[in-house]
Amino acid sequence: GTLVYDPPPMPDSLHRRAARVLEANWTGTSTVPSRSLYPHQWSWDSAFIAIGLRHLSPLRAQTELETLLSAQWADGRIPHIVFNPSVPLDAYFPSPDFWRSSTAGRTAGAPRTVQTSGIVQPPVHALAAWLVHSADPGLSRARGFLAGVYPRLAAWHRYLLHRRDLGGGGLASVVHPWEQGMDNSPCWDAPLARVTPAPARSFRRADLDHGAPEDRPTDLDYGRYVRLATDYRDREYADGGGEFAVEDPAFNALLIASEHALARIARELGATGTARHARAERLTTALVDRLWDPKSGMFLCRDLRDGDHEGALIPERSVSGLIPLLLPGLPRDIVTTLLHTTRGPHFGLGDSTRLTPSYDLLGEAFDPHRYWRGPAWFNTNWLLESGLRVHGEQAAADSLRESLLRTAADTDFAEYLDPYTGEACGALGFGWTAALALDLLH
Ligand code: 9WN
Repeated sequence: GTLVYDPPPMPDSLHRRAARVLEANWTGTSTVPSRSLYPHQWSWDSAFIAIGLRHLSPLRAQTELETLLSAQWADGRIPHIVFNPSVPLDAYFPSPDFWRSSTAGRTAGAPRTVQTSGIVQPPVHALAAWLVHSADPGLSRARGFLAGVYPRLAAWHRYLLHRRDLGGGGLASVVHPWEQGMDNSPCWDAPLARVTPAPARSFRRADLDHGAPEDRPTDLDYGRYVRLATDYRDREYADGGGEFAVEDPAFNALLIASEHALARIARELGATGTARHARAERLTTALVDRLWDPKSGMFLCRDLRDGDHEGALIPERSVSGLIPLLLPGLPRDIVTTLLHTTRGPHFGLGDSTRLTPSYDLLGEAFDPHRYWRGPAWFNTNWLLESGLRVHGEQAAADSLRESLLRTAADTDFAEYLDPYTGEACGALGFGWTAALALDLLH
């Protein structure tokens, strides 16, 4: 027979496997979270993906963010989805014909050439832009990367801090669970209960073509998501009058971290950045004043549509309320308490769980498989890992890093996993899981 060189199989490195996922999800101008479940560009996914991609190709990482920012609306909002026109309409719901950005979004300044959604996602972008720049400052300067993205990022933050300060206390609000990014978190159960669901027959869920129904949000959840999004669209995406308005700790902590990053970008571009750092500090004070709950030992969400005009704190413990750990300027006693809560029975880090769950292990609504009602996610754990480092908890950060890398490898870069058993849930080959694993390898 023919002589074939048949080398023994080499154990594939995690680095190479992660790089392959990002390669497979790359469309030429951006990266999809998942070819099956999420075949378009998502806003906060792209930011996390760029953070990992910078280690493989700083140019691709810059392009990822530039593509997203080129779909920004004139009012400053960065849409949560930028649609790929070559993907069939029925591949993902809600599709462009639902959002109708180019018509319903005209007043708010939606772009003419691309179709987008009309809601936003957490502002991780300035942070990502700064990290991407730092990976290859020479290339970044040669391409004028920061000079190009800075005005857009500044307009984005301006939109959030002005149009979205619905509570009047200085924080940004989200007007849809999809905006905060943890779609079916038990935090939204009470505010969503007030929303009349759209009839189930008025839409078709494409997510169930790919995802297990018991791991995804329910039809009732979807009815309410659709109602809120339809109402927002029908108001032509004008901010202020919606039925759902929540101040969320992770969303605002990311805004603060990004405002600090924007200050660094301003300095790199020759300005001082001082005003931005000061603003970030004021926002940190507002975050503590409005969302810190000493009784629970963590940050909670504020439901602006509950009770008087100030709203009320939602008594549910979500991983969102731990993410402010990311902020270096947090008061020391709050840091100490947050660390305690993260390791305690509600989240079990370093004890009963492999990775921090998305929701309270002792909460009534806890479900280890259902999406944001218990499973562990890589982006939130990556944020906690850097929070631990910021506050000098090197040993805890090292062991969280180890678990993140191990679970990324064992689950084939799953979207989320059972926090106790490590069983993979949702899509495999998920974009930010691969990207953030790559980041932790550097
Ligand atoms: C709705 C893309 C996105 C993530 C979100 C996650 C999920 C979408 C969905 O997927 O949301 O935006 O269809 O369920 O909850 O955080 O950005 O990965």
